[in-house]
Amino acid sequence: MDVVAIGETMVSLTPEKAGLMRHADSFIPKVAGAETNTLIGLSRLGHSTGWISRLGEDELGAMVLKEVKGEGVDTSYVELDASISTGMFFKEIVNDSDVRVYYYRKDSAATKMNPEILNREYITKAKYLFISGITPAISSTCCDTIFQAINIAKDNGVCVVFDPNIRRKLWSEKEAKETLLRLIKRSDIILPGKSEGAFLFGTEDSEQISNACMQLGAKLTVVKLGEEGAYFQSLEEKGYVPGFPISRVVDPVGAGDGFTAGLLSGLLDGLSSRDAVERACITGAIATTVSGDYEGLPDRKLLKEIQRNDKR
Ligand code: CKP
Ligand code: MG
Repeated sequence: MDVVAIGETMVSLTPEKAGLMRHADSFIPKVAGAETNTLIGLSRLGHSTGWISRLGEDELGAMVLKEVKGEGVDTSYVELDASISTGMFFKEIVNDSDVRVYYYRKDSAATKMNPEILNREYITKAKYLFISGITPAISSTCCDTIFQAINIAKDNGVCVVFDPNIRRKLWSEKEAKETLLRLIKRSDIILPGKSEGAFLFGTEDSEQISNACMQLGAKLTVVKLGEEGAYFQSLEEKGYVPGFPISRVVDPVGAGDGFTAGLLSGLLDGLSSRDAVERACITGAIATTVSGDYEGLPDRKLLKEIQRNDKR
């Protein structure tokens, strides 16, 4: 397996028309979760991916499983639980620049994950283990599972990739800060956004955020700067990569996961850090041009076409 990830995926419901959700009369269901968004992006680019998780044995769980499997992600280590529900959330698009998320995921099937779900071999045979800061926030047993998975990965030379993905609705600031910093110290590649850098290190300066991550032991840090692109720092090189221009953002949720997919795809293809970040800027931007968190992610053919017309 090229990339294995652990985390919760839910069904999201978005009102068909923009505006306050109280006026909605129809909702569009989609499948969404940071880890599967990333794995699907990778899978579309031809990489082999595996997802570790739990779902309710219910209709929403069936929908998630059908979709994720259909995108080519291995789901051998997704447990089904007939006694608990699959998580869900609403995505309210008030207008282009105001998108709000409301979770209904407390005590969902995924929150009951514990380290027993981890198959050592499944993780040690992967090239990358992808973790987001959402999973440790959903329950203490999920948090234990993440640290245990990282221990297995690190003991066996599997590269640990970490996106802090701070979700303030899921835990207190104190708990989030402590745990996310511990996770950064255990990871090889760190992918913070500017506001996450500000939360964790008290600065919005990309170079300072990156330096802080490198001092904590990272081998590569990429600070995501939205439409401005990204700043990256590896042990060998550093620099800015300009953002990939798009005409209109339809749905910004999922941009970070699309970015991770492009970055890991580039690294798996043996590209330099800079070139991999360039690919990440494309996949992150393209994810926002379509409604849904991963639907816009490109396959190889589309990526090549986009790169051919890339005027950066
Ligand atoms: O940071 P991003 O906008 O790329 O992440 C979006 C995902 O997992 C979304 O699909 C949602 O299900 C979630 O983050 C979450 O739990 O918030
Ligand atoms: Mg994110």
